[in-house]
Amino acid sequence: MSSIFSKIIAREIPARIVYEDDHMIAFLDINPVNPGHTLVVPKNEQPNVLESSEEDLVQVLRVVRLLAPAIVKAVGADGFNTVTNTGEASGQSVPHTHFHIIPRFLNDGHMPWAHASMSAEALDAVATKIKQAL
Ligand code: DGP
Repeated sequence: MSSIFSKIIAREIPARIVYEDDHMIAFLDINPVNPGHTLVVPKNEQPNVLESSEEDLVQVLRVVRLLAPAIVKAVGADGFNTVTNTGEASGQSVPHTHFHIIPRFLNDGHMPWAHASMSAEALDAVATKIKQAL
């Protein structure tokens, strides 16, 4: 076990832990997008969601559902984003599966990605490629 999050789990470095059970831990992100930004982390260290077990991912979403309303209530948010980054291109910086719960406030300026329009033919082609790749 070597990730920074495993060090938090092992209490080798401090964190503001808001939830913990036998399999999961959740603590405040050290660089929050908004106050209350929390990371939900399986204790079983795997580099990303594709490597974590289905059971660990079920547990992650159980904890997300448990914590998100409490976070929203605690900081008076209007909503929240749940995000997991996978790979360098996505912005993943810690190679240990984690889901962000990011409280959102109306007009907080953190707009999501810009969406583009795509032709029906191009959408069809991508859908076909994905189905072929399964
Ligand atoms: P990601 O970019 O999806 O891999 O998110 C990693 C997050 O982890 C990032 O928002 C900052 C946070 N983080 C990194 N190191 C630490 C740490 O030592 N403690 C805490 N609480 N959060 C950390």
